[in-house]
Amino acid sequence: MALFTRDPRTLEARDDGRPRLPPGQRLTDGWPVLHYGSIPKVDRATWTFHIFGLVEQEITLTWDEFMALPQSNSRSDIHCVTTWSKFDNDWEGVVIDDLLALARPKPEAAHAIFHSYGGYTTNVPLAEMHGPENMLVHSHDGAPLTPEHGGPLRGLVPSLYFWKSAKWVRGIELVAEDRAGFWEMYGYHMHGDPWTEERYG
Ligand SMILES: Nc1nc2c(c(=O)[nH]1)N[C@H]1C(S)=C(S)[C@@H](COP(=O)(O)O)O[C@H]1N2
Ligand SMILES: [Mo]
Repeated sequence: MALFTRDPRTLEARDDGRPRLPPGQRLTDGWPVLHYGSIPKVDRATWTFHIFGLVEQEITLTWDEFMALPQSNSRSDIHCVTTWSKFDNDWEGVVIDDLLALARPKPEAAHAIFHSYGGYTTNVPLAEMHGPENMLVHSHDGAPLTPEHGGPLRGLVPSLYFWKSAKWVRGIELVAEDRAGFWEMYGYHMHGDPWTEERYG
């Protein structure tokens, strides 16, 4: 893959003054494929998505029901803990806040666990899933997500390292106490902020 360490984009700053390229990262224009194990077979005809745990209303959606929800677009950067970053990704899908509005988290809900087909899990503080950039996405740069990149649907939490963006997502569980997901159990950080290099716990 092509690495452009002197690309002028790497010198840009964000609105909050932090550098656009987090410390220890290098910019790539490719899109590496990274996951543990094999790509699960996910059939849209039998696909379901669940929101469960500490919610007033458990939600189960079929693929058609999910696609009938209001769709949104966002643009954000990817930062992988293995040090590659990819800028300006255009995503389409459903904003997580819009789904949470249907499920209505209970007051004691503080963390989300993303569950994927194939068994992968990852944990994200509920407070950091608010905002229109946090989504469940089915398209990238105008094309449906390929299976290798998490199609038909993946999570997207761009303020955290990319392992927090679960591929082949099948549900979100809301819990009161933080619980390690797959990589977190193997020593990755429970939080995963790229700007403070929360790589390993
Ligand atoms: N289901 C699942 N999601 C996953 C992973 C995985 O192993 N399984 N790996 C994570 C990691 S470590 C990274 S860096 C990104 C990679 O996404 P990409 O292959 O689309 O670049 O997916 C994340 N989501
Ligand atoms: Mo990763």
